[in-house]
Amino acid sequence: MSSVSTDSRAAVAAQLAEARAATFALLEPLSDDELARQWSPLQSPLVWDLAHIGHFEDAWIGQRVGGLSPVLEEGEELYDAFRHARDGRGGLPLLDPAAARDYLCRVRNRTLAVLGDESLGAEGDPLLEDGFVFGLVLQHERQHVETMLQTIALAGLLHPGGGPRPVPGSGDVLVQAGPVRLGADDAWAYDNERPLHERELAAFRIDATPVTNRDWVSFVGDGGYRRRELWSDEGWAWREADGAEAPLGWGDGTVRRFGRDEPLDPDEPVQHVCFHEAEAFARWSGARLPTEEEWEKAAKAGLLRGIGEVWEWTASPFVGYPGFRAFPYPEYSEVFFGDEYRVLRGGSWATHPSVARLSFRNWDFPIRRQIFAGLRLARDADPIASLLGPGDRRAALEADVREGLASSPKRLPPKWHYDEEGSRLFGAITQLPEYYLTRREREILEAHAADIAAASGADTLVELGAGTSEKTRLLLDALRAAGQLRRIVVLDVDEVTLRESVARLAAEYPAAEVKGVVGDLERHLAELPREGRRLVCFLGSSIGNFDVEHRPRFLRALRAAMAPGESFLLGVDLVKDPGRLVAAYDDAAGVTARFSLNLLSVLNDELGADFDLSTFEHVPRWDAGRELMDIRLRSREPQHVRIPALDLEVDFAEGEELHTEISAKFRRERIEAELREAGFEPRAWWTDEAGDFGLSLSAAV
Ligand code: AVJ
Repeated sequence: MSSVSTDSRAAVAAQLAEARAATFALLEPLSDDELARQWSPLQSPLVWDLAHIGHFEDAWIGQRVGGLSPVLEEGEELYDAFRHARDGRGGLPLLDPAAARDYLCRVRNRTLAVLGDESLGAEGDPLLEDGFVFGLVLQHERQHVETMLQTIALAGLLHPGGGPRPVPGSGDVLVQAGPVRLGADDAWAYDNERPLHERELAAFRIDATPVTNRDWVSFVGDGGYRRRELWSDEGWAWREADGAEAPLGWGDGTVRRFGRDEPLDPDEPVQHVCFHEAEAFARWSGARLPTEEEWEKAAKAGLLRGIGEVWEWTASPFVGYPGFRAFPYPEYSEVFFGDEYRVLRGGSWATHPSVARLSFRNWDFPIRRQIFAGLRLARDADPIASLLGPGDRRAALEADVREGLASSPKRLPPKWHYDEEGSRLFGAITQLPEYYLTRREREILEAHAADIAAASGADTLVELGAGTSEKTRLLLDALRAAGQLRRIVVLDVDEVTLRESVARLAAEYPAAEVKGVVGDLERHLAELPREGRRLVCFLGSSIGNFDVEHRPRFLRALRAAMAPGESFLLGVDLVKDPGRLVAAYDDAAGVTARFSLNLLSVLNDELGADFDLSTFEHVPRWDAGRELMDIRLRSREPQHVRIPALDLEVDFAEGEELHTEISAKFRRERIEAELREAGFEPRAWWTDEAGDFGLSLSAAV
């Protein structure tokens, strides 16, 4: 501490005195018996915390820095926090309150002597740099004052106590995507706040104020504690075991506070809720908990009000920052790193300002309610995640066109039909009298959506291809009616279609979390969100676009992206009278022909090609051998086409056919065999009355 001036020594001594006065004042109103009792297995007897404050100070300053022997021989055995769990401390031969106070005074005298020793710190001990060890001891004592207040509140002892100040709710703020500097390098920051480092965060929204009692009353009134779908599995297990119906201490319009029932103030931040309750509340609100990084970014930007009224649960497990180094000992933070704790941020009304740094990380088990903890809500700014970079779609189109037009026969993958116009035309196809597929599938879903919801037990619906959202609604309604619906994920290649679909779904299913993934069915299945118990739907016989080689590859990739027990709902068009099949792809109004030709428009629009659509003809044929509709565009005349973006020129002979799409037709046995082959177990099979279309429900095994 050679760099520390006499003035800073005096300042440290003053802070130590102030902290000690606060500790003694806190316990002043309590009797010796109240101090000695173990009130709850969750909390130490108050007299243990008191003597532990002295033991910690002696261990770090008198012993570690001053090189002195312990003030209390049995201190290590009785008051080291790692020797005995909290629930066993009441049974130890603890010092009585008077002896504990005396112990603290004796320790303190030695601390002041060490602090005054001018020769200290000359050898550059990092513990002494900027007086770190004194900061450690000071913060430790301040933190125990809060812990003791928790004990006093939990025990229901009469005490002046305190509570959060009202912070009326006031909407949310948008935090733009970009970097945040996380952590601290202040001299007295804890190891778990270090190193100060930078992280990129996606844009998010966060409430300007914590959740209030008023909000929580609505949650309780809406059956929040009874609605299984709002809770995680772990959270529900806690709720069932605990029987909680409201935050700890709530009565009928009252809240129990330090031994008295007070009227509930609707504008006060809610407190005494555990992480599981916070998470269920967030889900009920159509929101989520912020991560600790999001919280810190918004807090450091000055966007949050009401910080320091209640600790705020975050979604983050307690882990070390990149480059973490335990200092001065692993027992402060490192031994607690892992999944079982959640981080709390901000500090409560009971937290001393010296501890309530914006970078300060508190942590506790997700079931703990005795802490003065509430929450603040966050939301994704953009529910759409794009797995296709801005240039990806274009690069894939270019590669497919280059390769397809160079092969013989010429071919193009059917997915490029679906630009905005193509999606619109396909929508029109589903309304055509000849195109029975969509109606038949809807008929099956109308009859069996409830069975599918029940059999799958799903809380998350994943839809592959957003175009079919119309029919998915039947499933979503069934899941919602069964109280199961929590999350909707839609995947589509086209961002425009996807955004519309996500916005509509979010409006129609406000209690569900809706996410969109811009991605390619053949490349991005593994990256689908994995939360929840999923029902993956691939409807409309879209699987018919894959040929016999690609189908198993697709099914295997899907299976690999799923967990055992999750469900897969597959719609398939069935083999039938060829006359009806051909009619479905060669309608009288010519919509399907326009849909087919639109593929050339996509090449014209996006690659600057000069296809003359009037020189091509839509040719749908039934291939009886392969049992598929084989759709081609036939050049009516010899011609030369330029595709400037690819620096490519292609010739078509008169009558030459460009393969644009296959639409395979299925039989139950064959598709079920393919599903089994890929690792699914078919569980149910339904068809419409006429037997035109099939719906298969299988489980990943
Ligand atoms: C969207 C692939 C299921 O194969 O019936 C309709 C596409 N093509 N008319 C189908 C389509 C021409 C459709 N799928």
